[in-house]
Amino acid sequence: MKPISLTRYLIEEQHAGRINADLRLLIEVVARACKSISIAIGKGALGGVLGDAGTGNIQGEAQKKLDVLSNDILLEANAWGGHLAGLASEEMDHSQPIPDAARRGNYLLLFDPLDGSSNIDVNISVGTIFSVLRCPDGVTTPGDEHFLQPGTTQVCAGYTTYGPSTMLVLTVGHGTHVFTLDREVGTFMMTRRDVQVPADTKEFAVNMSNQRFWEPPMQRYVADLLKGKEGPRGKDFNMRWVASMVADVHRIITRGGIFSYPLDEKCREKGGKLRLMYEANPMAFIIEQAGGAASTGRQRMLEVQPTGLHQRVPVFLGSRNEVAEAVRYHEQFDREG
Ligand code: P6P
Repeated sequence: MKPISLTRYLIEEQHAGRINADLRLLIEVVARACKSISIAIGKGALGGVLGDAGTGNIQGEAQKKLDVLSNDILLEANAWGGHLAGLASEEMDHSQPIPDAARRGNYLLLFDPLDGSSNIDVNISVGTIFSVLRCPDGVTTPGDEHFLQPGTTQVCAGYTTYGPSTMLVLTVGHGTHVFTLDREVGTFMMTRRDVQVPADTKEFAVNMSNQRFWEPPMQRYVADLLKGKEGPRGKDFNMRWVASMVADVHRIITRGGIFSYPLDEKCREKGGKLRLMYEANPMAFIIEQAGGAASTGRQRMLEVQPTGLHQRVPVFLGSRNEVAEAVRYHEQFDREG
């Protein structure tokens, strides 16, 4: 059967009463922006977009030219998209309300415009991550505080991975679905409906170079993985680490696994490495809608009450039984030391 387009999927969701026209059109605007980002990335060295921008962001990270370009593409696409009350980005210190003249909607859009951008210059997959919240009733000019909603309040989450093919993975709360960009036509076509992440796995993703900085439960958890079938887990494990969250999560969406960026001594003061609002929460929503699980190691990710727009958290997400196992190590440590 011929795959259906993203537009048709969204119309069907609207006709089923699961989304409204504003959210449908917002998703279309974001998808169109991701197509533009894909084209810019695809030019590589020929597009004059590689390398550092010579600027930094609130995260204290040097910005790549494509970080800035991707952020600008998403800002321009949404400034007059007509469906937003405000937006927030990893690349911007504070959120930005949409001016009245731009016919605001009642949604809040958060995004990491180009996650994993340190991989750009070595031609490894990167991605865009986005999350959609409702603007609180009666708020006409939303500020940072209005974005601080737990992940369970998301109405939509998605990521686009810019790899050998450009793929958009999306949930509006009724399953997780995969769309592949048909470059000849310029349309995202559904290539997987209702993804189901296997409950168990033999593959883990973590940056092992941080091992000496991890908390004891994380050290014990990974040490037991590495013992393989002779150890308490009774099976051998494989490891992958792309250092691009979107690429690692997409592998898990595709074949299962567990992804972790735990607390370590280097990022403990900040609460973790990855950002809650526009990395961990959207990925958690996508993974849970695909039958997986997402946790801080001690709490369901989607139930974390945010305290800051750029707040960081420890992340464990993927195959639900493996995430539960990692959480068990942390709970046991908290009980018994
Ligand atoms: P490390 C990319 O910078 C990122 O935010 C995620 O995409 C990725 O999973 C992680 O950081 C990689 O971190 O410490 O391995 O470079």
